[in-house]
Amino acid sequence: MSETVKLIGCFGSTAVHRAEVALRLKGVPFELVVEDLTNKSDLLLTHNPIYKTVPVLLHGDRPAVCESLIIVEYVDEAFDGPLILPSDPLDRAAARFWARFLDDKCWKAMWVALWTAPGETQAAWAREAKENMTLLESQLPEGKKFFGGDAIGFLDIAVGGIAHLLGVFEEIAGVRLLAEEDHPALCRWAREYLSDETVRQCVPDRDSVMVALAARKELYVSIAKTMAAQK
Ligand SMILES: N[C@@H](CCC(=O)N[C@@H](CS)C(=O)NCC(=O)O)C(=O)O
Repeated sequence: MSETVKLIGCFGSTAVHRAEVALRLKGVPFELVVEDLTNKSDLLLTHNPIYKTVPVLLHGDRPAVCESLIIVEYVDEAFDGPLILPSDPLDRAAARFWARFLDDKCWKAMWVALWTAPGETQAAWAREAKENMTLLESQLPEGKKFFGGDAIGFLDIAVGGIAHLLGVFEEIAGVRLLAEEDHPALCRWAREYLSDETVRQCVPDRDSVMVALAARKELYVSIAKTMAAQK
């Protein structure tokens, strides 16, 4: 009998989305345990005592796997199905590099640009966010739909949040970062990604996400202040 797989997640998270897409691409049946992040459960605190964040993957009675991109790699290696990471070692290294760039630099600049009051500082972060998006966009292979080529791969999954949540954040914040005129290839990629059948199952209804995320606006502003101070 196959071992059960549980994903501890929450609603409207780019990180949880990554884990969910990886599991669905591999065709792994799993139970999504929805966490209330304002009142973290013993299940979450026991299995991710260091970061106390979602997603967390529980595979049978093995130790938990934490951190979204590490979960994607684990799912790729632990289960049969289409390869998520590139098969060539150099391509794998590049995909990991750009995924890290996305989390360390791209999301940081986007986040601070979104949630900082208008002014020179905000404009500088927005410029940096757009420059980073240009660098990311340059990684899309010529004539291919996805970062992974003809099929969704590791970097597509990593970048997925830009496709399905950035627009919601932009609407709540009243700030435009990703626009067709500046980043046509990234916008085209986002449309392709969101029209994929597997991805569609991992993208919640936009209106519900909008309501849930709008309620967290103050939290986002305070996270952005901390992030900006870390520069
Ligand atoms: N680097 C982590 C980030 C995970 C993360 O920040 N998750 C958020 C939800 S999107 C969370 O659990 N926040 C709760 C908290 O920070 O207390 C990953 O990629 O898994």
